[in-house]
Amino acid sequence: MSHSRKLIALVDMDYFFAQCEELRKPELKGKPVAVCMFTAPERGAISSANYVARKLGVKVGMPVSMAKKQANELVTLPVDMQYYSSLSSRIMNALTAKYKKVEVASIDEAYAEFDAQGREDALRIGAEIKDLVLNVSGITCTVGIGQNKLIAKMACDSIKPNGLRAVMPEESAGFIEKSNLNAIPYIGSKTAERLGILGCKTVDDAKKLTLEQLESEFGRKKGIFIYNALRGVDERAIQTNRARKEYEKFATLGHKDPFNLIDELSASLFLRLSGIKFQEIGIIIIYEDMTVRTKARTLKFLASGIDTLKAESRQLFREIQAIDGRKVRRIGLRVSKLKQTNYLSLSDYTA
Ligand code: TTP
Ligand code: MG
Ligand code: MG
Repeated sequence: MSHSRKLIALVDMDYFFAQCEELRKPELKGKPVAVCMFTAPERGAISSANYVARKLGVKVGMPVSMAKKQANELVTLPVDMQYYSSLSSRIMNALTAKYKKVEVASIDEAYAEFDAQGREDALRIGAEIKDLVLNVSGITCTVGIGQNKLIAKMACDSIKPNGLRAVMPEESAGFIEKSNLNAIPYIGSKTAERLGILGCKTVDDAKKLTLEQLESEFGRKKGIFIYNALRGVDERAIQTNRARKEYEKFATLGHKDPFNLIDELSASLFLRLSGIKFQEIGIIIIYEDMTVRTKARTLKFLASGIDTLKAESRQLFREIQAIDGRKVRRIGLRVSKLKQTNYLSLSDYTA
């Protein structure tokens, strides 16, 4: 008798912002297209590029001027967040309505938990998710399936765009072993480089490092995450939208200007929220000696804008630093008192 097992699907829209643009301007299909975060005319960075542009060497984060040199036919369009958010909400609403446990992880990705009898069943559900997204929005996505968030995400990344892949639990260890170190979420190229300095070029090499070695190199939290990830272990649970009380984002200051870092953190937190409103903004400052100060403010209104996020966070930072001017190591921003009107739960939908 076959028994069903809990699996997780990661659904990630293909070249999301650029694909949203193609959807409303069909004449763009087949051309290299990039959505850009402009700071001035012809100045700014690439936020999303379609696969035609990527083949020509256009990359996310690249300056617009450099991207135009890579692909002189490149069509560049400004970010229209309201439009992308409305398409995102439509997709997330449909997923949340159909599957019991869904975590909206960013503007263009969500985790969904489901039970499946085996690979065939898992792939059938994955295909159903892809159809659902396409039907409600016209957008293609890639679905990766695995026993936890980590494997699901890696399966998805490995089969982009418009792909579907299930890595069954018994295949996880082999799958991770064949992956490049920097394909493991949170390892990335910088961490892979540091592992390289420690003599680790492959997952197999890195598995020879002890937990203690990883912790002393990367800090406790990251060390544990890497140790587990190398073994396909990831215990992060699905956090349904409803259960979510706050969102936060941290980064290390390094040599950056703290206000620039606050602007960057605001931008990534804003993307993460994808339309969820908030009434409280907080800042967390971690000093070089690892002591922490936090300060939060309740707004008079429900906010959703990036400008509010930036301005309030900058102000909170100034207020803390006016009384405590010590050297800052890390900064975190947190929004809470959320109003999640965007995504309906299963019970809302059927009521
Ligand atoms: P991603 O899912 O990382 O990228 P993507 O959807 O453009 O492409 P892929 O097919 O590889 O999934 O990010 C989703 C959207 O978030 C992206 O369309 C634009 C935005 N974004 C930024 O604005 N800046 C960034 O650095 C990244 C990574 C994404
Ligand atoms: Mg995407
Ligand atoms: Mg994404």
